[in-house]
Amino acid sequence: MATDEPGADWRTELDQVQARWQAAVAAGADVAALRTLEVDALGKKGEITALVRRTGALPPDDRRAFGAAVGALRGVVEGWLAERADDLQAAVLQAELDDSTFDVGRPAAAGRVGHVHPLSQVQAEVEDVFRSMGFHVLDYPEVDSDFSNFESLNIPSWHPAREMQDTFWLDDGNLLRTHTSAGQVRAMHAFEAPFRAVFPGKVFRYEATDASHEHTFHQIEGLMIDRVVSVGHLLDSMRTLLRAILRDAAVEVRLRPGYFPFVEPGFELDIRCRVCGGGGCSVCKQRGWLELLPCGLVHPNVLRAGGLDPDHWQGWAFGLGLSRLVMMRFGVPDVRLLLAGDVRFLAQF
Ligand code: FA5
Repeated sequence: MATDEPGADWRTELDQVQARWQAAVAAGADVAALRTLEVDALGKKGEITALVRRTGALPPDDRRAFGAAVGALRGVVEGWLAERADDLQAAVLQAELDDSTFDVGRPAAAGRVGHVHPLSQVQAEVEDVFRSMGFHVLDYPEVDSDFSNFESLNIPSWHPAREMQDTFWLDDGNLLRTHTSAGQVRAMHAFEAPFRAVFPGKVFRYEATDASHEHTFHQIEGLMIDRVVSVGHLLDSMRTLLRAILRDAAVEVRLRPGYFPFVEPGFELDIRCRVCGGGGCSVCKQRGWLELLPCGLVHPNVLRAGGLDPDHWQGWAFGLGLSRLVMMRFGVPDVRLLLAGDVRFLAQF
């Protein structure tokens, strides 16, 4: 509406612009619509931004009042946009709460819970059985020296027994241990004789894999050092272990001669086949017995390498294939499943 007062024209125009934006914001139906309105009003090319640019064209007396009025208009429109956005959000929330199918008391979806790997489960049980018989548990590095893994075990560099366990060598002459026997001399230095210790761990061999052979698998070594030890004591310790792990009080074991340069005499300990009960089947290759672990009395040269005088100390040792024990315990048909990392397999234990 035109009047004769100075500045009346632009004041009227600003009032009209304000009224238009008030109505437009009030009609904004959702957040996206509000965003468009904001750009159209206050963006670089927006209507209110364009008004600011007109300041210079006004008579000098009006400029200050016009600038202040446009600034106020800008603030008012910004306030309406924010208020409308809050109202819309509150309305959406209220609609969700009013929806009778929305149940605030419903329990949240259950997350996936992991569990201990079967190898770790059985390892912990084996450790517990031996702890109850007074054994220490020793941990030591997977990268070890030629001395620990071979030399100290009566296997010098020229010895043909090196062929039995090929491994992965590092450039610095160290190797990935091929068996937990690599801890024997380390244990003799770690504990004061007499002592008993088990040392579980991962071992590595450079060999072809099949259902019962992996390049990476787990063993547990046991070592007992005393003034006098006997094969009877070794056998009884093995029986105690297997009864506990296989949950079978009637486990039957037997010894056969076996060759390892670090024991004398050396044995292979067999367990009566749990599938056929000894009658013969495909699992035990019709023998009625399954080979489970090698063991024997510690060779004098190994005692010497560990700083013990063989005239005063004796020992027995065993090297249990932990991976095979897990297979027997849970009926796993292929050792390669254990470290394949397939959750569908692991979730069963
Ligand atoms: C040894 O490793 C000797 N250090 C054991 C020993 C210790 C003998 C103390 C005497 C005194 P051997 O290579 O047979 O022996 O392995 C021991 C056990 O590890 C085997 O009976 C078997 O259960 C397991 N084993 C061997 N090779 C593999 C493989 N590639 N994959 C899975 N398990 C294996």
